[in-house]
Amino acid sequence: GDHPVKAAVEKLKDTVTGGQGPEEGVPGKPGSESPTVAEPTEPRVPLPPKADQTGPKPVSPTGTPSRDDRAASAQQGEWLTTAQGDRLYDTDHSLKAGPRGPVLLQDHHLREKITHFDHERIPERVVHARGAAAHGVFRGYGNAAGVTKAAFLGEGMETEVFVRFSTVLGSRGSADTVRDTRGFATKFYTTEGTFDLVGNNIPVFFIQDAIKFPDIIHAGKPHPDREIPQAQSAHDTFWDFVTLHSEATHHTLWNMSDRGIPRSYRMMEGFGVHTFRLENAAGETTLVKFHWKPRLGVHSLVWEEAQIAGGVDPDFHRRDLADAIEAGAYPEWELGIQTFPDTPEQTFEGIDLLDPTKIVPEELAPVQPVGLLTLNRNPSNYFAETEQVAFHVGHLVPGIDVTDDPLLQGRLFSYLDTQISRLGGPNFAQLPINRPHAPVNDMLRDGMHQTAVHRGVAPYRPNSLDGGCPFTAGAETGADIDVPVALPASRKVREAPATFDDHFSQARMFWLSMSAPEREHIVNAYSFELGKCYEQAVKERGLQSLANIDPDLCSQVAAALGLPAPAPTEPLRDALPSPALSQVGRAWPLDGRIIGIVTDGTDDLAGVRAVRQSVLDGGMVPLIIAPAGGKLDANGEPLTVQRTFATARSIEFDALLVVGSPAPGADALPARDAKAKTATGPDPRVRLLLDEAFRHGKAIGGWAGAERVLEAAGVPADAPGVVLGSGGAAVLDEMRELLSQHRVWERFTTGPVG
Ligand code: HDD
Repeated sequence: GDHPVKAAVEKLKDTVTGGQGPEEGVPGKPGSESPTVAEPTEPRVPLPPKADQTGPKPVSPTGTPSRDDRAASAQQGEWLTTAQGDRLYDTDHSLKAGPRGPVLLQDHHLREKITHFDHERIPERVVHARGAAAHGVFRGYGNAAGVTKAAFLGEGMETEVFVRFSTVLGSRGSADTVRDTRGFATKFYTTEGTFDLVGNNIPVFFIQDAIKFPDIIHAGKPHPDREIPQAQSAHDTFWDFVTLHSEATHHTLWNMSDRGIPRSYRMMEGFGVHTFRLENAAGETTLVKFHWKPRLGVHSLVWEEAQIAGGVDPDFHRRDLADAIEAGAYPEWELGIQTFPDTPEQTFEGIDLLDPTKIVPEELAPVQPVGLLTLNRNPSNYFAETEQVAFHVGHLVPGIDVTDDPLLQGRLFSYLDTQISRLGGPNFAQLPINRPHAPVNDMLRDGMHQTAVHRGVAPYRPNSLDGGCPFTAGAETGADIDVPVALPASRKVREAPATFDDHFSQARMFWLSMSAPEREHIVNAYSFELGKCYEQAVKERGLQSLANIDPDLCSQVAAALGLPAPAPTEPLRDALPSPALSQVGRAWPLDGRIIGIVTDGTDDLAGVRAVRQSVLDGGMVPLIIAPAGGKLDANGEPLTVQRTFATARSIEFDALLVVGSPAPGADALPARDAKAKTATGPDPRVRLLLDEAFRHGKAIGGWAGAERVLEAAGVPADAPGVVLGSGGAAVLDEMRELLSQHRVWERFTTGPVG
């Protein structure tokens, strides 16, 4: 009998080469007479490369197109070889002195294979280690020309981009849905050089000066003695720091809000955080804050969903992003700018624009869209692209410059420095994902992992031996000429300006801008996180910080902790709410929303088919959930089951449609409880699905007798967001409205959920 892998390979060969196998004389195993050895790794004609296997544009580090695309493609030829191109006949057995004998030191293939494997990992990012990324395109609207000469913002200009999303605290293998800030880093491969916008999904930061970054990160990372907890802020050292260092109050409040647990990377806002300086063609400057506005709106998980996802699908966000792109549901964001006059004070309406713990409310300075980002291609290799991409706030282009924000100034040092240990030397810009798409002609030479073969003898200036090349550019030839910003006369000090001292008024503004359910989530988040601290003093300081934000917030958390609510130590400042900060109360497109359709295949299968089609037609994703895998026979065209009662969990779905009252799957309970199965009605896992979906504020629809399973799940048929109807079409129509709101918010104000 043929080896099964060999049979599969033969079949592949037929499809790839039209039946032509490898050329004659392929070596078999030594000692074996026949060249047709039943080994899985027997040489075969390989599949043609996938469309994207050639990697990013083959541009050499010196900017010239490479001789051919060999520089960019990792695999050539059809045979397995060593790293030196020596063809291999066997990669499954070490070279031994006889079949049972000791392994021979001379086995170069063995040593090369194991040595390379031993060094496959590189140091993970010291922060933002866990991430997911995608390629895309940015199209400028052209309306920013009055404030910046940056070419990529020009009308209709298309620029390739690579975006990496991340969590901050967790290790590379940690769960996606933890409570944390999310990174939102964008690399624009512009014609004028690479521009990196290295932002977060939260518009403010924990600290006002980069010199505090090691402090906040040491506090947030796992405790140094036991290295726990992983990817969490609910522990003593984090709260110890943020309650002592009160400038962290505002960012911490955002983290404790729904913003700390996004529904999807596709549904996050992004912020450049700092104020940057733009310069137009006439040399006039404007201060600016960058925003990313997701087309799908800003949505979050509820806390319990995030917890469940951490167990049942730790890759929740990574999968969501890749699946959406693969399905053609390309995520989109508009790049927006808030602009402010570049005055010597660098303040706007009393807000210090150099203080990264402050926002400028959109109501005071509207966000003006200047271009559209579309993510349309998944990386083909995680390591080569997502892991090795190197961002840097100092990667700027003409027309965009930094300000003196002391947090930004320190970042300008850190990002270059960190790549040297993470990517093993100073030549990381030569990695395919980091190569500029603009011509590069620098005088940087040699170093670890140098892959360029530089020409000439004079990598210095001035020179005559290389004809004076390369030349410096001027303003007319696109040089990025430094903006001659005036410096205030001053003294050298280790101090912050007095305007940086207000740590609570904007936190209060954020709290006052929240809707009732969002406030409830915030109270629950603080109650959980402070409740997980062991040190009484830390909990008490946590309450003190809340008292300075809002007495009501403080007393609710104090009640949950069983501690007295302290009085504020600072006068509460008047703050007007900024409605733009709330995620509740607006309607958003339904694209890509995931609708679970629960059926046991016995009730109204024609209706299931029809509603599935309507979901698809609405740009949403229908997933059929049934007792077992395979097909449901709907009289003719069978329907594919995508989730079973065993593999489906509520967190995956934005809404559920229940058809009839699904009977238990055969694997519902151990066989000895078979009697109980029929006695207890619908499958217990369907009851759990509904129970969770209900508690998480999700729309639930049903027909054909679904009220029976709703009742069994304890879901009141007349509760908000529960739609019972006579057929799928009518039910789905009512659900659309609910889905556009993301959640049935009314459900949260009645009990301690989320
Ligand atoms: Fe940072 C990574 C965002 C402050 C030092 N940072 C990193 C990433 C993002 C941010 C999104 C991941 C980039 C990627 O996907 O590869 N960081 C921010 C924002 C900040 C901020 C929005 C404040 C407004 N960061 C900050 C400070 C320092 C750093 C103050 C140091 C003084 N950040 C780093 C770093 C990292 C990094 C150590 C780790 C890996 C890397 O850079 O490439 O340099």
